[in-house]
Amino acid sequence: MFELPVGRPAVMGVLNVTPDSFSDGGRYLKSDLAIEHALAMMDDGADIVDVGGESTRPGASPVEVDEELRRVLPVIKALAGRRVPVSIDTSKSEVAEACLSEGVQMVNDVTALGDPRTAELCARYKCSLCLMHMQGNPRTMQSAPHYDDVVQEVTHYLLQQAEVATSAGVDRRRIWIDPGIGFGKKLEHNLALLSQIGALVATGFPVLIGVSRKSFLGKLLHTTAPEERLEGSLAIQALAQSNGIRGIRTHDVKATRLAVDAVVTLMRASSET
Ligand code: HH2
Repeated sequence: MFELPVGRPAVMGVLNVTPDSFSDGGRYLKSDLAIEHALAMMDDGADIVDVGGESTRPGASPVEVDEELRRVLPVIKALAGRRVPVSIDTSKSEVAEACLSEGVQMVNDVTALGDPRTAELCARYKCSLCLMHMQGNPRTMQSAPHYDDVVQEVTHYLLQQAEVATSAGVDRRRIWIDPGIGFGKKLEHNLALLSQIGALVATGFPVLIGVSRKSFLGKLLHTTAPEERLEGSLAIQALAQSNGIRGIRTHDVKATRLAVDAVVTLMRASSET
């Protein structure tokens, strides 16, 4: 089981073993480069590495099970051998199962049990499970997202899926929830979810956010290149940290970890005065 750090959010380093991810696509397709990057992220202060073999960026095409496994398994095996805590970012139970049998500690499911067998696997392997909200699917999700009350709907959905997971035998203490920033959401929806993140924190489940380099930041900061969105990512992560989130998924581990530690110091100082 992956133990959450005490007193600060866990830093989850992103490792996309894909040709087409929106930020690091194509950079870590070779296993040795991927492993090297994972180890560098651990040195920079990551608590866990999130390995993905299928891009979920808007418009992305699905990948077959065999191809996803071909991409991620060598990396998963090498990291397991070096005792690096790993989460597998997949929506397919076949991929989750192969990685769990190699010892990964978490399944990061952006479809929140779109494949229901994933819950049974997480129960059997006693691993952590991150349930993320998405409206629609990556191919179409940004065409016309609609909500009457995005915070209420996302909270309700995640609680419902957490219930499905616990009914399948997953330990409640191992379930994380994630509002799915940028997944079937307009700018206003992302901002509502982030500014009212306390609603998700109040459920009692550890909340993970993934804002790193995402396109809504491009809209806020008037930048086109994902690499130019670091400052915006750090600012929003810091605010969410002060509101009680327990995990941050990031491409920029070193900067995120320094920012996290700075916020911890500030929050300690404010609780002592
Ligand atoms: N975002 C992405 C992928 N997986 N998982 C969780 N739990 N939360 C997120 O916000 C999240 C996620 C998208 O980012 P990235 O992996 O960098 O891009 P791509 O999907 O293009 O590979």
